[in-house]
Amino acid sequence: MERTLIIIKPDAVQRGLIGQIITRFEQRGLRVIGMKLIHVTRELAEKHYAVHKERPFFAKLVDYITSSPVIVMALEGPEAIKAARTTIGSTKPFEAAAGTIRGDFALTVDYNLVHGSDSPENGVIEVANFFTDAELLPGWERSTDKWIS
Ligand code: IDP
Ligand code: MG
Repeated sequence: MERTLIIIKPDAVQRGLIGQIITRFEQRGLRVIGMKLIHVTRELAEKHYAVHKERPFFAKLVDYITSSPVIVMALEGPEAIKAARTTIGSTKPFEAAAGTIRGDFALTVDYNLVHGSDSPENGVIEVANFFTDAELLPGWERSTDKWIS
């Protein structure tokens, strides 16, 4: 069982795409174990994107993710990391396959709608950066689980 942090980024919230994006992950079979609307602080943004600190786009990325509210979700499932990332599509939306979130709703890397963790280790770390234990329900039983995994 893997855990991934999904962020429905400011552009997606502003464009009214929250519902359609959540639907993609629900339909895939991933189980929601935490979800909330937050305004990401600069401190949290810089921690979350620390790996990109030396990249030329870092300042713009922090401005973008802190520019207006986001939905953060913690999802669980077998192979949740790869499953979520294939549902999200390539980082550069103009290259993303049709049928993916970025391939269907986005054009440029500056506004690519969604974040998904890139490894099982980072999934655990990122979920813990955004959620307290009390905000997560990892164990809940979903009646459809036996038909999904
Ligand atoms: P990912 O979100 O698909 O995992 P990463 O390479 O981890 O992509 O980059 C993190 C985020 O940084 C991207 O989702 C995008 O918002 C932003 N980003 C990445 N590359 C560029 C770039 O070349 N220009 C501007 N923003 C970028
Ligand atoms: Mg990444």
